[in-house]
Amino acid sequence: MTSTCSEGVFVAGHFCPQGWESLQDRCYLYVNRLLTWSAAKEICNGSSSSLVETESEEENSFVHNMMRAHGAQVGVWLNIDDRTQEGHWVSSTTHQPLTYSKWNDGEPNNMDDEDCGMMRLPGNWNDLNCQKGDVNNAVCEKVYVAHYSLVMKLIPVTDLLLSVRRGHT
Ligand SMILES: [Ca+2]
Ligand SMILES: [Ca+2]
Ligand SMILES: [Ca+2]
Repeated sequence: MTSTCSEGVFVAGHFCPQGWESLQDRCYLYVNRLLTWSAAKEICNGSSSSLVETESEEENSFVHNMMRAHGAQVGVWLNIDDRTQEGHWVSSTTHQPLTYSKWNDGEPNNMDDEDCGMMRLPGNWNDLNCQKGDVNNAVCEKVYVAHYSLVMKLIPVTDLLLSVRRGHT
């Protein structure tokens, strides 16, 4: 009968929380509810994340694909606004000007004082009203936190002794 000894190995992984999808070092959650921009922002902030801000063509396509995969009937809110200065679009978190944008033709048009950005079903952007009337789904975004899993494995003691003799532990 072979004796066994357990050995633990820490495995680092870029894992997003359950239900979140990953792109590079980010995790994204699709919130399939009809929300105003302000309500969507609060929901994301409540799960230690922000409304999604698509900062590259790749990230914009990724979020657009999420919308399609979830069968979206409406667009998703983006973490961008021009509330402070009309026509001056910034990240709602950093207040820095956008370095990437994908406005639909003729947008942003500030119709009826629209100050919050969203992604339309075709994947390009529109400005809509932040608080009254206009509702969309949300995508929340956060930097993934590295999770470490302790993986235990059983190895025969004879193998362990051999590896100790060879100078490995
Ligand atoms: Ca982003
Ligand atoms: Ca505006
Ligand atoms: Ca508009």
